[in-house]
Order: sequence, then C-alpha cells, then structure tokens
Amino acid sequence: MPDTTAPMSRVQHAAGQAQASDGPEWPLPARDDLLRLYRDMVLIRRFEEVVNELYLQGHIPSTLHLYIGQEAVAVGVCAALRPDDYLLSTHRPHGHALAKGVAPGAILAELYGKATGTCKAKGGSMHVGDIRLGMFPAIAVVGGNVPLAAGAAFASRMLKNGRVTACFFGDGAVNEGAWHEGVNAAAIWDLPIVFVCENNLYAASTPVQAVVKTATVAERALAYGLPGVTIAGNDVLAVLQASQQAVERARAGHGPTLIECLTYRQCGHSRSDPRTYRAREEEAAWKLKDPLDQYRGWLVSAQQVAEAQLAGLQAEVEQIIRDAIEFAENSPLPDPDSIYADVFKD
Ligand SMILES: Cc1ncc(C[n+]2csc(CCOP(=O)(O)OP(=O)(O)O)c2C)c(N)n1
Ligand SMILES: [Mg+2]
Repeated sequence: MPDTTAPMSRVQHAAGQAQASDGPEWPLPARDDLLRLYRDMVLIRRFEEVVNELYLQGHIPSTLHLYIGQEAVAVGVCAALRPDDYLLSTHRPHGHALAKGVAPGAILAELYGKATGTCKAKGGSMHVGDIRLGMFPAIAVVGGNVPLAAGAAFASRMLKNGRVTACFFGDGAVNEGAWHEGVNAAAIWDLPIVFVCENNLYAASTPVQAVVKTATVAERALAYGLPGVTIAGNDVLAVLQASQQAVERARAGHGPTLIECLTYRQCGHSRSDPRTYRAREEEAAWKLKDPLDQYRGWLVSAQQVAEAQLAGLQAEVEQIIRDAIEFAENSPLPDPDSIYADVFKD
C-alpha cells in the first residue's frame, strides 16, 4: 500500500522517462531526519523574517530576494545531497545556502557587508555561497548558472570524484538561451546534475503561463532526452523523494533529471513590491499550503511528535539567529586595502 501517512500527494505529474513515483517502496526517513527537515525549514523561515526586519531597519545595504514560502524545496533537495556535492543558486539564495550548511552568521555578515561574510563583503545577498561547502557563490543572472552547473558536473566526471551538482533556478530561467544550452550539454554528456526548477508561478511580475506554452516545465525535459517530473514543491517529503531518485541516477552515471517543484513565494519579488500582478485570494490559497504548517501538522498527527519537541527545535533556531545577528553586527568592515583581493588571479 502507498504510504497514506505522507503529508500530501507526492508526484503530481510525470513527463518523459519520469523516475519519481508514489510507490510504496520509498522508506520514510528516520525520525531524527524527519525532525531535521522541520528544523531546517524553520531556520530558513525565521532567518528570512529576521533579515526582512533588519533590512527595513537599515542594517543591510543593497537589495534582497526572500525565500519565504519555498523552504521545502531547498531543504528537500539538500537532504538528498552529500556534503561535498555541488550547489548552484540564484538571486534568491539564502535558503539554498542555509540548507547546504553555510553558517547563518557568515550569510548575515555578507548581507551586512562585513569582512566575515561568505564573500568577504564583495558579493552581498545575491552572491552568497561557500565553495568549501560545495556551494558556488550564487549567480544572479537568470539562467546564467545552468551552463556553469554543466561545467561543474563535467569537471566532477573528469575528476571521477563522484560529486553530484544540484542546480536551482526559477520558472523565469527556462526561456533563457543559457538554460537550453546548459540542459542540452548536461543531457548529451550524461552529466551528474539535478536540475531543480522552483516554479513559484511568477518571474518578478510575469506569470509563468504567459511565457511557457506547455502545461508543465518538466515536460520540456523530453525534448532534451532526460527525465522530468513535476512535484508538490511545498511537500518536503515529495521533494526529498524525487531528489533522492534523481541524485542516485546522477551518481550512477545515468545523467541529469529535471525536477519541477510547484511552490509559491509568500513575499514580494524583492524590496518594495506591491504585488499588484497577483490576487490576494491566490496568496491566501497558497498560504493554506504553507510548507512548514503542513509538515508540522503531519509530524504531530501522523508521527505523534510532541508539540513540546517542536517548540524545542524552534527555540534552538531562535538562538542560532540571535548568534548570527551578534556575529554580523560585531564583525569588522572590510579593510579598504583588500578591495582587489580575490578579484584577480595571482
Ligand atoms: C538575464 C537576466 N534578466 C533579467 C534579470 C532581472 N531579474 C532578476 S530576478 C528576475 C525574475 C526571475 O524569476 P524566476 O526565475 O522565476 O525566479 P524567482 O524570482 O521567481 O525566484 C529577473 C527578471 C536578471 N537578473 N538576469
Ligand atoms: Mg519564479
């Protein structure tokens, strides 16, 4: 029998030679891992809420794109990765970085423009990353990270280091020329990549159905000869299941998979977005599908996790955030003499 205790239906639509399925054979993660998924989503949610407040208070120069509402995607994908696997991100990278294990203090310090930031203050929000943890500094050129992901995966194959590359992008990336070139290169060379489309229905103010003619993004995979699946991106277990299958396929040398995660950004696109392009009713409907609320409800009802235990995880997260703020605020500004350091190759 399929696992009826799962929070929502898993794979909604499959295209091409889809691998993910709602089969009974998928074992639920161990209890500690289930709790870890929740804790990691809470960390991202709270981090972003606090970053928004700090931004409004004037602590953070430059712009921001928050990840509120999409937490299940980053957490589900990264839970399927090894620590040394690669991750390439976008202009909306904080959640990806936290899920990959980048220190919250180092991310926040980067946002503050401090010397202890992940890019020593040379990147800011849209370039957060730590290559020591497998995360390339994020790339804000929409679709621009896709050919680079193919390059990273090509290097892994040449070096035979067994690393898989996870490449995140939004629905707005899939009409960029770079996206098609990168996906095609990965397909023809059977590169170890998992392409993760976070379809949050809008590219800034442009609705996806206005610029994508097919019913799903995933079915475009068929044109390139790789499997594509569309899943409920607010269901962290659905994301984890599809990611595990795609990672396994990539690591075994069978090539890339495209996973389209249907999700919704609960905040504006970036700072000062009045969201006039979408209906408040639509926002309310997606709020009912909040990834944290749904997963928390399932943990309590189907897994009998005590509310007190979840409150403990939340308290742990609050402390991590307090420590991150303290770290960022107490960190020094970069030395002006370091302005050309790490910019040119020696
Ligand atoms: C090549 C390119 N064109 C335009 C922009 C400006 N821009 C930044 S984010 C964005 C929308 C991206 O939408 P999507 O890929 O769906 O990601 P989301 O913001 O929804 O996470 C645009 C148009 C850019 N950064 N790069
Ligand atoms: Mg989008």
